[in-house]
Amino acid sequence: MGLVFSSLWNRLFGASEHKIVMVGLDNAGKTTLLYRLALGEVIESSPTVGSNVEEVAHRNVRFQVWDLGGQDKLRKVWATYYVGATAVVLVVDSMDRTRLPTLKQELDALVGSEALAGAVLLVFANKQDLAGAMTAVEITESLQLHGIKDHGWQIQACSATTGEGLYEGLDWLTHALKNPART
Ligand SMILES: Nc1nc2c(ncn2[C@@H]2O[C@H](COP(=O)(O)OP(=O)(O)OP(=O)(O)O)[C@@H](O)[C@H]2O)c(=O)[nH]1
Ligand SMILES: [Mg+2]
Repeated sequence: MGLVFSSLWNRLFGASEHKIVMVGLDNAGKTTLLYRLALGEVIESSPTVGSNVEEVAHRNVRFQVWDLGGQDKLRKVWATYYVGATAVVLVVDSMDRTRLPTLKQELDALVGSEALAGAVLLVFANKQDLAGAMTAVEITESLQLHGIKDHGWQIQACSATTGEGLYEGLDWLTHALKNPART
């Protein structure tokens, strides 16, 4: 009865669930970030083959987060996960300058994807705990984020290992999903 009541309450008073797809090149830190958010712990990850999915709750919003494998061959199936996603989280390894052009190509593909029309985009500039990491501003320029006109977007510097910046990113997502027109 309690469960029925709470789900009715949630439906009436705004708790909502959103499907989020989390993409990025291999080694960016997606799986580390997912489990840091879902479990509050840093897990020892290995390269993802396929996907992981976890529920993350933040400020009365539930996110069903799909963490997709980022290796070259696996990127081709990212689009099969896009249906029904209201947000995309792009995780960037801020140490990985050499693969920014590859990342830009993947970003262009996802921004142009019809299945993601109307989805908001959160870019996590991850691994900020490492000396020499690119800043969020550098990544914004390299990926030409200001050119994205059809999606609300935000970039957030973070570290999946220390947890820095992660909740600021979720705060933005929560706000953006409630007020899509104003992002
Ligand atoms: N220093 C540091 N290392 C990190 C951070 N996030 C992830 N890593 C490390 O980066 C490596 C790759 O992390 P994963 O989470 O497996 O990367 P992934 O994006 O899921 O990779 P794929 O599954 O192959 O797409 C691991 O050794 C992590 O411990 C971070 O914020 N700082
Ligand atoms: Mg992974």
